[in-house]
Amino acid sequence: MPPKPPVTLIDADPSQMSKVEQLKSRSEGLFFVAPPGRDADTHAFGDELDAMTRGAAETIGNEAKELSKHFGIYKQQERGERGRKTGDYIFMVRVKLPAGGELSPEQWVALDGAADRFANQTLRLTTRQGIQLHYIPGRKLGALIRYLNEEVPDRGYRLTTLGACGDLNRNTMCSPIDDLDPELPLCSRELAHEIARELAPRTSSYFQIFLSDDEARSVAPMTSEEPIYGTQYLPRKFKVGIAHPHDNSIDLLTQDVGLLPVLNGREVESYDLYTGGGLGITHHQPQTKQLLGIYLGRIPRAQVTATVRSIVTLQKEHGERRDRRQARWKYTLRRLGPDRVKEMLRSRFEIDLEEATPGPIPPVCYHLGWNREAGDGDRWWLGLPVENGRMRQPARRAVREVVEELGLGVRITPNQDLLLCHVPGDRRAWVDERLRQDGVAREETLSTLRTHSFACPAKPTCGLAMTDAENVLPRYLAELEAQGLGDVDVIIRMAGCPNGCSRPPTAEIGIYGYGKNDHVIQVGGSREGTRIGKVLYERVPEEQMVPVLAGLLRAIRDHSPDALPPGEFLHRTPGVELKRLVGVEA
Ligand code: SRM
Ligand code: SF4
Repeated sequence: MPPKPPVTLIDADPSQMSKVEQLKSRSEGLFFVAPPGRDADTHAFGDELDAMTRGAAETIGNEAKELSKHFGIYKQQERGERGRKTGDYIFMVRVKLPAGGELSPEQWVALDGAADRFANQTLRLTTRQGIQLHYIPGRKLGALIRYLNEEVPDRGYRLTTLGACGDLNRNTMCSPIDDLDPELPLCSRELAHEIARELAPRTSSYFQIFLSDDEARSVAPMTSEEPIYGTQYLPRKFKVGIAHPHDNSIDLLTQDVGLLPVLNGREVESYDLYTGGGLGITHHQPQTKQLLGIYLGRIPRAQVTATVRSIVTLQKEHGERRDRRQARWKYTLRRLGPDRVKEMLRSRFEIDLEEATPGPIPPVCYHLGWNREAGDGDRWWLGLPVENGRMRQPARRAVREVVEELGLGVRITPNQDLLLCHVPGDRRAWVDERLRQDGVAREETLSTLRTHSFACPAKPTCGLAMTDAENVLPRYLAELEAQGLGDVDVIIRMAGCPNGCSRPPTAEIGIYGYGKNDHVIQVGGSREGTRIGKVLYERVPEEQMVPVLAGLLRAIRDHSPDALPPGEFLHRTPGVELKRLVGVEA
């Protein structure tokens, strides 16, 4: 069947679009929950929040749920035996950290406190350098949002959850060592902040709903205007990331817009522009695709924010709005054609997009251990490996004490790890000792395999999870280590479904859930994130996972020629031959 013509803002009205589109358009800037076709049921979003806070309602309705994502809030239900949603209604709240996952000491301490006061005593560092709080009961939700916005001191930018999820620009990523690299300190973080500010939602609904006082006085002037997004926001989420010429931990080519600084001597005057990456697919829907960004050309630094805004505008106007599975920019770009997009950027938006040969893409770096910072002072950053990004006690306590004692800023890496920044050289020994007292994991205490592996949250909180990920990966790794395979230097990323939140398709070994008990194994991504792996096994049952992984690791260790990165070996070896080496047909 030929593909259906797209339904876009240009040629259709909301009644022809998906229910989510209609909800957004009828919400008047996310103030109202107005179910399509049921005008009499229209009510303020705030009424649902109030009812839940009073205990009059167990949770919010499914229509309010769609809007609440734009406030960084996810309605969830705990999933029990075999993944059934049987537990209590809970919420996940995602904090938006605009650029390079950076937090002031006060912000880190406040979030640490929030984990105990409102959530399940954990902080979950994310693959987009954000932080999630899990297991928040409905009655505490409003208080948590107020706490984050109001009680944490403002250091240039406020802690907020607004825009951390929903159909708008998500966390703008940036290499966490961008300005710290002694060989090449840059200032792309400032650019990331600029992009994040430019694309932040403007509606005051969040402030009116969550932050107004008892007399309904609000901290923000009332507006439902969205000059960039318009009444319906984007058709889907939008992601921007800036790499560093030495570090592609942000996985440049998986972003809707990926930017790589181009050096002129030590100055950055322009950026290489990649666009249209995205990893989520749906099983058995071949029209959904894992796609890498396409190189469009080179843009001057002064026009980076304008370029991102222009691409957002094109996606707003031309993006599909009936079928959310076809609504990401990666599909819009390919439907319009890169040449037409280039032409529109140049002629309509007056972007000086230059044809160029792109600079080399650096490897995905891991940021671990002690490293000297750029600059004259004796300052250091320490990278701590955090298993699957889950910070829990007693590590949380030790990190908090170190951060408070030395007034340290922290950063979250795209590999879900944590950097303690600006440590004075003469306090390093004290930091080591304090972390040791609470048994905080360090790079040197973990196997290479473990420091390079991570997983998404999946069950029991993620409503889309098919299988476990964060819950089972540590056990798989322990079994592989017990078989003497801990030294194999390979990147493994696991996800509980094909949405790919932990970016398995670009990993050397990527795993994602299929059905209730099976897993797809995709292998052969490159260290630079420039290749989507090939599917080696379509369905590996849970009980075969360790044998398959062990077989792959042994094949890499025993059969890969020296100096060939594992992803390269897995890519070059034909699937039949690889399966023979693994010894599992599946
Ligand atoms: Fe994601 C949805 C977790 C990064 C692709 N993602 C979800 C939700 C919110 C589930 C839901 O919609 O109900 C997950 C929350 C579960 C929970 O209980 O916490 C979730 N995604 C995560 C995080 C926490 C994974 C992690 O291990 O850290 C990451 C949060 C990032 C942040 O701070 O903003 C996270 N998600 C990603 C990435 C990687 C990235 O952005 O670099 C991807 C792949 C890149 C991409 O967007 O293509 C990703 N998440 C998705 C998708 C598939 C989107 C698609 O185009 O098909 C969904 C489902 C959806 O949007 O419908 C999704
Ligand atoms: Fe949930 Fe799937 Fe994302 Fe994992 S990859 S967090 S299971 S949506």
